[in-house]
Amino acid sequence: MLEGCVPWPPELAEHYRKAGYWHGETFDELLRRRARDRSDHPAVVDAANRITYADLDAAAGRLAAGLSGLDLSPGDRVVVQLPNVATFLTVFFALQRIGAVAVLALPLHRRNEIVHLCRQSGAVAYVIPDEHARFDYRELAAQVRDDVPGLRHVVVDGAPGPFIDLTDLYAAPGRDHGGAAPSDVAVMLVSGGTTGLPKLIPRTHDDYLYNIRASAELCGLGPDDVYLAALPVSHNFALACPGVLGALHAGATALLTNAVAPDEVFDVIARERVTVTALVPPTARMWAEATEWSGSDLSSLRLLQVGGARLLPEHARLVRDAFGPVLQQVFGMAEGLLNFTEPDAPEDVVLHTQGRPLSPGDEIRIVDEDDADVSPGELGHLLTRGPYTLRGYYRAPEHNAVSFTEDGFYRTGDLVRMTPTGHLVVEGRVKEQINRGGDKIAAVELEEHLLTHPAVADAAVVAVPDDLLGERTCAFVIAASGSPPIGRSEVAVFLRDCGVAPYKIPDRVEVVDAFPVTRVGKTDKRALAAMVASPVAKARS
Ligand code: OOB
Repeated sequence: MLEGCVPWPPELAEHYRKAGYWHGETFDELLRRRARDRSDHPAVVDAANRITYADLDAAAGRLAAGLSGLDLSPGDRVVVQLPNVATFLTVFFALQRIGAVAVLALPLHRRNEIVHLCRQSGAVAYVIPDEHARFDYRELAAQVRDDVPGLRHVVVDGAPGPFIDLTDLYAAPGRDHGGAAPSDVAVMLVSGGTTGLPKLIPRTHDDYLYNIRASAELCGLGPDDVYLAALPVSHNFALACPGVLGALHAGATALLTNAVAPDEVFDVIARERVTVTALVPPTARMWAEATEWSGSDLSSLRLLQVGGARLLPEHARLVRDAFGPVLQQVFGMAEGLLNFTEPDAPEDVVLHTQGRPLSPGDEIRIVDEDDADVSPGELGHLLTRGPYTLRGYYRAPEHNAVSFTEDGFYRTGDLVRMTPTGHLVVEGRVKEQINRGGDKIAAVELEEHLLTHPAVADAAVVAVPDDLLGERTCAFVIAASGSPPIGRSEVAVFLRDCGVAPYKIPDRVEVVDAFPVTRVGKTDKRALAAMVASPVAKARS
């Protein structure tokens, strides 16, 4: 494995192979196989393209040749920040052909996150669109390049400006690119983060392909399915659970869109006869409500996955009533472990649980503060280990020491209980993270930025309940002595100037004289959250 990664212990790796979880295949081999047996079937469709398996394979080959011409070698990291376009998959598979590692940034990441991802991964190249959602990624890339000297190339899908035009890289194939071994890292995903900045999650061909295969199998994906990615494909859910990669594994069609509004997406679903898609809870509710007025024919949809944040039972009921018995709850994480309600699960399970671990190889522990197992059915901290769960973040030994037990269980930071049927119910979390409708925000990251503002003496960022998004972000600040209190718009401008992703900008800013403290003298974030959640505070705001 790449230096800076934590491999599975050899005996466990051997067990995962023997048990048939790890097949010893690479992403490149998968695509070549599909290009042979599904050559003329549509593999990838977006607003402007309809690409067959044979064409995807050929395009990946040509692009791999062009990228090798830039001196990209096996093991090199490339930050990919593309929206939901067919090119995402061409770039992904071109990198796989070389044996390079795709580091997947979200489209909403900005200078602060991208500089960090480039530095942390040691990236040699960065792939962007020219513009997307009224944002010019070339301007972002110019800033990133100034900050990261090791970044040799910026490649642009679209008008390249001062950078390399992606289309110029489609050279003729012919060179041996090296490629990867199944135990090599294929992808690095970005963690939601609980500390300063997001951590990188290395996923090997063996483990990520198992993640994809097992998810596709559980969801019954077959060659006639059409999977719609309406969530960002650079996120694990829409990429690999089973996601667009699961669709390609199954020889089905992966459809990519950047639209989420029902009036646009419903037409796409009806036209393309979409069978499976994945949503976060707020979007699922919006879609459910829209079925009341929409005339689109959504009858092709046989599986509607909802995950990324807690879906309340009443909202699950709303979605199920609107779409029929197609709802599936998914509780997953970029770090690995996935839980699904089975497509044939009883209604009660679908409405009230977040699903059961995907693999018989998933080891689950639910423990108390002292890492002792709680009694069956009791609430506790979820720890997990298994054939597709990471053993350590990339180049993060100090963080790994606290995020994993000595025997390699990942501390998810989620509080769960297990039902007698083995399904998990997510009741809360201990990690200092805000889950804003599926978007994850590390409180500490924002606090560190806020503390650099001259008018801020101290900062504490908490989640406050929200009817639509589940949670929103509230920043409490104590003004520096002599400074006037800082308002929300000033905070927003400041954080934007810091290069922070827009979804991380606090929804609310409260200036207080002092923070309440716990008995051990730490800032009492629960008390802070209660201050804004109370009726008095609501009436004032
Ligand atoms: C998915 O992945 P991440 O890495 O963005 O976030 C993981 C965290 C979990 O640890 C948990 O705190 C929360 O998101 N979460 C849920 C949930 N699904 C994720 N909390 C409550 N209920 C759920 N259903 O979010 C992700 C990755 C793959 C598939 C689905 C979601």
